[in-house]
Amino acid sequence: MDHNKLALPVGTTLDRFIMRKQEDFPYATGELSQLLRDIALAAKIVNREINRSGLIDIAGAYGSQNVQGEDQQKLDVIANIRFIRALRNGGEVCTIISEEDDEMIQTGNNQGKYVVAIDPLDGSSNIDVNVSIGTIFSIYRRVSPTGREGTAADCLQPGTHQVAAGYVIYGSSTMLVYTTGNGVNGFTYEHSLGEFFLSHPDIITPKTGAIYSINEGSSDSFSPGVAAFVQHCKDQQFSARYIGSLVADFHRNLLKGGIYVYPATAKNKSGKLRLMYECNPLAFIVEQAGGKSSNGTRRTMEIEPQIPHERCPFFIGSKELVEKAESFIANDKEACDHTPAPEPTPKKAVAAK
Ligand code: AHM
Ligand code: MG
Repeated sequence: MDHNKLALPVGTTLDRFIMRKQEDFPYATGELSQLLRDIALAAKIVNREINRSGLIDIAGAYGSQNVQGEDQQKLDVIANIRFIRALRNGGEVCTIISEEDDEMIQTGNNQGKYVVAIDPLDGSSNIDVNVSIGTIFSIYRRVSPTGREGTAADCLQPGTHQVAAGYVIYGSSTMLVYTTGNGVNGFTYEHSLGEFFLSHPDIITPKTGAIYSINEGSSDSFSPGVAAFVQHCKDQQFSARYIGSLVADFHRNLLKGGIYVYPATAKNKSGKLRLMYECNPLAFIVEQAGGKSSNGTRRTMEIEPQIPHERCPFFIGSKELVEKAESFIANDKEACDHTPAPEPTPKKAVAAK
């Protein structure tokens, strides 16, 4: 009997799960497995820091700003340091893109086969009010030869090239959810044992749902298509649920069914969320769970990234709801395309002015 092919039971430790999954691939070198374990270790450390943040003076603004000009919280900085240190020490990663760093980070591991894009602590405005926050990560195989530093081409690959992606939610319990392209599995952290245990095997997201998550404070600047979709959600008497922490909003909708939307707005003309370390990893997970992710007109994972901190509009969740949103946007576009051009002002009228 091939034990590796059997589904692993709830309660399997993350380490054991990763090891057993690796055995399904006879030529696997174990480097990706080690990299996933490095991320899990850093997540445990960050989890500890988050749990202590109300007790010691590490919550609150740090006084500096990150590349997008947003206030950095102390825990952002700490989480960034922890994850980068774990990835550097692990040795499998040559280059990192982090939300908190303007430039690509070279780890010095030029033999490393992998590139990581990471948001070390997302939802940072929620840190000091005890609301769920998260880490989001994406792993690519480098395309340039090993033996030298990773390049922009290694870092700027479309989401379809991801070899693994995941997130950690630091909430009422701490969970790590990840995919290597063969389904999605969720692990819950047991504090006293210091281990993640398989709690949500083979996550499948509902085909549809009755939750919509969008910051309606910006509704004045939604495009007509987005506004019509939001009205549709209301007409259907969907529940509005918006935490303002992407990981938490996404995780709830993944399990219960629903849609998360961050569209283009007057303030964020290309949307707010970043393609490489917020949208693509969650897109990979949602697709593996049977859901869908789009920028409104195009599959998120097919967007060719141009810059590390690129932003894009984001529609993610249950397949039917994302398709519904896309259809409202397409109708809006069609209406614009067919709107007759304004009549030219008669020359006489111009002359009369
Ligand atoms: P951050 O990376 O600075 O934490 O910003 C990303 C967060 C997401 O977690 C969340 O979904 C979104 O920003 C909320 O934005 P807004 O407050 O504009 O609704
Ligand atoms: Mg973020």
